[in-house]
Amino acid sequence: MKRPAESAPSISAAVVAGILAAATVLGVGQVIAAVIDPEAAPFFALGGWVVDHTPHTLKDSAIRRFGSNDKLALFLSMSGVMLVGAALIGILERRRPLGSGLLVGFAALVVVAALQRPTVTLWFAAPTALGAVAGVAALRLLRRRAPSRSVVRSTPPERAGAHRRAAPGTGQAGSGPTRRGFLALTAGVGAFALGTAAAGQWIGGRLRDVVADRARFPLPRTAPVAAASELPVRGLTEFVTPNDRFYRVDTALRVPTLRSTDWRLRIHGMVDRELDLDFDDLRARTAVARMITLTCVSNEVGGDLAGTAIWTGYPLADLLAEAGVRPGADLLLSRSVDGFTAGTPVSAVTDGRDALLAVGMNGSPLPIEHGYPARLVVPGLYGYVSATKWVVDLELTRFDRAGAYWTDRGWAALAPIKTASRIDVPAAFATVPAGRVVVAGVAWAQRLGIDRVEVQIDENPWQQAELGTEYSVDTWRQWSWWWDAAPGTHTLRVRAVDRAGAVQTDARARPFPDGSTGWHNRVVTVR
Ligand SMILES: Nc1nc2c(c(=O)[nH]1)N[C@H]1C(S)=C(S)[C@@H](COP(=O)(O)O)O[C@H]1N2
Ligand SMILES: [Mo]
Repeated sequence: MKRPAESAPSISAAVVAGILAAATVLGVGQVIAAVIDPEAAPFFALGGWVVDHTPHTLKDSAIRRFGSNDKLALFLSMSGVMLVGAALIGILERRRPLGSGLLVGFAALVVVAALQRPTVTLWFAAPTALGAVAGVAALRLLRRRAPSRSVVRSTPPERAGAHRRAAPGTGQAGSGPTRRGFLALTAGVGAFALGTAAAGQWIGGRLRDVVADRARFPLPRTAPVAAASELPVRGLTEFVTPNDRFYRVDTALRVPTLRSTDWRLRIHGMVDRELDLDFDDLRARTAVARMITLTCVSNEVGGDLAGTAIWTGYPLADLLAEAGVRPGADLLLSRSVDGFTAGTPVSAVTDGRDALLAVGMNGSPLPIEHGYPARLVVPGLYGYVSATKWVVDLELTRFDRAGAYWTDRGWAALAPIKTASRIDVPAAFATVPAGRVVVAGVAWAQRLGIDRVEVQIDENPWQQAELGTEYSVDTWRQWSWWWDAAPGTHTLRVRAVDRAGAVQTDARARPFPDGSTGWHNRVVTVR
């Protein structure tokens, strides 16, 4: 008689086995990554690689479509692909160890991907490699104990007649796999996978408790910044953006966790003296607080990838002067702890504007997702060429020698922020009562300042809006305008004029490669 173990497991049991094997890879990988680097966990190693290799057009559309939730979308699609792959592994393992082979193959790809990420060591291979060993063991074990179709259905009444005592559903009498035994094993392997994943999270958190570190972080004292005044319009963007509502854009699937006690900043390259600073060194220097509007190049016309905050930090120009920038160095290449790089013209840092090594945002230490413990903020330049979060390295070099993360992917090397204006109220496709209707929004023309903002209803002449007080040329400006609205459907348009007299262009351009342009409009129904 054939031994039951030689018959193939049912498809559903095989799928369960495959998924649990994959979960084991992730769980064991997580626990090992906790002591190496959380970025080395299989899921994040692969996700990071996907982010780095997603075509810029897709990155751009992901940001457009999901806002700062692009990571959630990636997370969900990766999970979906993994589930399918895991099921396939289970099914292929039914008769021959093909599933194990596929699992090892996948793991090898993830290891290769992990080792391609910036700033990695060979250790990055360990979590996925050891996870795969555990995963194959789990797969084999589950495969051996999985009930086959024939086992599950093998108690037809006629045959069971002779064995009336045998409990139904326990399969054949004797030593073959049983459903109950398989269920118990599934629960065990599932608990093991979850347990290792949770342990990994916990150990990782204990080893680099950045939350506690941030809670203890002393913000440097500075002269206070002037208060901002607000135009009193309901629904208008606040002048200062609260930290929890500040837009977030970065390539980090997992927010880097860098304790201030582990942080160092190296300033090197074309300098007279290399600097290697820690927070004690910084604290001996003078800090300032500045109101600055940060803007993302991926912002669409009318979009909300811009925000204004009071940044506390150390003037970058002072640090560069201390290091002594050699003649010929025109590029400040900043690097984050997770390998992101941005290339900023040296001239933009040394021309007197408030370029900062920022450590505080709106009176608190930088939120972890906004770069704790230190980031760059350079007024007038889009974030991807200036605003490196979790910054650990500044290299003085030349544009003809070095590229940066997004410029290597085709985005412009020089990226001053383009003049923009936006209508916040009335909301898109709102219905408003006829009569006096307030129209309001924000506009920005960094470095030059906003001279005026104009509003147009349908094809009527442009009207001049009232402006909020100008905080500085590096911050946005609120505007509002009273509209005597007549019934019907109307198109509202806005445009800004900068201090040099240049009217914001109406030529529509997408964000790629150096920022969107065009007038924002809104269609409103008046009753
Ligand atoms: N380390 C790191 N820093 C980064 C990025 C990144 O992907 N990684 N993205 C940049 C971009 S494109 C922008 S617009 C700003 C956004 O800063 P915020 O998330 O604090 O708003 O961060 C910049 N700094
Ligand atoms: Mo950006």
